[in-house]
Amino acid sequence: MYSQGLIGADGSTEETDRFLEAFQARIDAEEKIEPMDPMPEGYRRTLIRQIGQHAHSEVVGMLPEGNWITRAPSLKRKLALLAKVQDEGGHGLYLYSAAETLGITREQMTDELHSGKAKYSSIFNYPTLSWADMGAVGWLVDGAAIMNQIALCRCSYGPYARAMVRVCAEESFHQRQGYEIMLTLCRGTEAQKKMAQDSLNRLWWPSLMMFGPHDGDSAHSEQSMKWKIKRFSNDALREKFIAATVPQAEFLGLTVPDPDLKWDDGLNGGKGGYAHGDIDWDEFWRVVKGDGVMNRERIAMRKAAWDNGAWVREAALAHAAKRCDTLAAE
Ligand code: FAQ
Repeated sequence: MYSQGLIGADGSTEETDRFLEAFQARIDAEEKIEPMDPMPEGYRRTLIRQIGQHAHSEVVGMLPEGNWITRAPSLKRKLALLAKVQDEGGHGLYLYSAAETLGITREQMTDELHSGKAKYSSIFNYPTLSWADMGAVGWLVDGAAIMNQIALCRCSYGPYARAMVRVCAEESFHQRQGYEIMLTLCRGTEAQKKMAQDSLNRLWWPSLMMFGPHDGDSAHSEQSMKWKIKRFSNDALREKFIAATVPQAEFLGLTVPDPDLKWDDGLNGGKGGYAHGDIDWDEFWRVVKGDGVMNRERIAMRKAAWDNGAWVREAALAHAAKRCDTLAAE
């Protein structure tokens, strides 16, 4: 069924070149590529890698907030947080399903996560230390996720683009509930405002890292943009996020922890937007390669959840098999 995916993997026959040109023409004409369409092997692999890692990020991303559900300060906060964490699990499911249309199974993707072969977003390897982190995660982490995912709604691969439309609607609610927690804390006592500032101090830089390495160091961006999987470069999305978020921090009365952050109106030959300090790329790569504060714990938790859920999967499959037998007998 997926043999069409092998076209283009074996060098440059004339036929292959013609196929690649025709495929690129479809992309350039903004046609959506669907699961049964012929596609270059590299396109299929890139999508499996990105969608799989995106799905893992949603699912691992449930852990830092799931951790706070029992400690939410009120019933209303608990309900909203519970709903948000469930939404993230749902996003993981849409995304695993989208990746499965490309010929990989959920089990294979899960193995890759557990073995460390597949990555997930660096942000989830930072701890959530206070209730204010629930505000900052919604505001900054969901905010950064939306900035990236709005563009993915126009991804050339149909199933991924369509999944993103619903995900973005839900992420917007998450971003607002996070910002509203921050607003409440910032209008509260001195201690609450301090807690909000501390959270911003810890999560600002890791949120900027979510967009990936600088464009010059991004191994996949050029080809992914040519294939319209990515519509904007990592740096372009990061700049948009900073421009949208700094005024929100100002409204809260919080200080963005970057002494080099300066508005540049572009009138004196500058590029316009916010000039900002350097990201600590050593820290980024350390965390991406598995040596962040929470990497080991996050993967251990995911493995335990997978192992403890084995009986549910077995029961569901047994039920499905029995149902098929019954239908076949009727
Ligand atoms: N963390 O060449 P590039 C969320 C890796 S969803 C870890 O630039 P690419 C919802 C990259 O994979 C957040 N690894 O790669 C939520 C590649 O490694 P590889 C997730 C990173 O793919 C909110 C290598 O570095 N969103 O938060 C990171 O063109 C709240 C070279 O990088 C998505 O996944 C990183 N930050 O661009 C849930 C969106 N950055 O694969 C719960 C979809 C880069 O060669 C609570 N993904 N790497 O081994 C994308 O848009 C892209 O994959 C990028 C990276 C932009 C993340």
